[in-house]
Amino acid sequence: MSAELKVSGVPLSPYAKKVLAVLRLKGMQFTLDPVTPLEESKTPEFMEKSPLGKIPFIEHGDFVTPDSSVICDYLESIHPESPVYPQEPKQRARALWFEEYADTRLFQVFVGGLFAELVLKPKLLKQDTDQEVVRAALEEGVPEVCTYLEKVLPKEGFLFGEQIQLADISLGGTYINARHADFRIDAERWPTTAAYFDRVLATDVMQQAQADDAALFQKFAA
Ligand SMILES: N[C@@H](CCC(=O)N[C@@H](CS)C(=O)NCC(=O)O)C(=O)O
Repeated sequence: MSAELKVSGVPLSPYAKKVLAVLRLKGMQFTLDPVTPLEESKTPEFMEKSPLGKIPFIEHGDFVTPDSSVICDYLESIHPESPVYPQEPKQRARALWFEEYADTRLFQVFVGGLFAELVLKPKLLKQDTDQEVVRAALEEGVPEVCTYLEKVLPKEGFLFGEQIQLADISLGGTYINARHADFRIDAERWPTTAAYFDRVLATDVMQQAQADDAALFQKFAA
């Protein structure tokens, strides 16, 4: 029997969403410990498993690793069926670039600028919204990222064909969080980008990610 695979990280995190979606796409068994990255969670045991103090991290038997990108690469290596990266070297490099772009700039705009300020801080952490951060995200960040994405996203299917892969999941995960802040991409201004994200969010794994978030919001509201 193979070792149990445990994911630690609250599914609301776009980085946790990447790992959960890859596990589900691959049909792999796992358990989830929905630990938050709040300061009180960062026990010595947590810090030993994730030295940067971040979620997600995984434990697979006695193997432990943090970082969504590292985790997804590990999952692909141990379970190559239902691949989440393209094989061809240039396409693979392109896929890693989109994952990186989602994890950095898109996260900054959609998650740091919109979700954190308009949902996480006021509704969950009872902190004030920084309106200047929101303004900069909407007036500067969103036009910048959507104008870039409009040029590079496909008009049909997903980034690397008909199957959703990690690059699509990474982009889509950040957008799910922005939607929690009632943000929608302007389909008249960026039609290819808006339609692409609609296709990504309609897939089973991304529907599941949205269901995870809905369950969490319901729990917070209770
Ligand atoms: N590069 C990391 C980033 C993970 C990350 O930043 N996670 C956030 C939650 S969305 C976190 O744990 N933040 C807590 C902190 O920075 O203290 C990954 O891909 O897993």
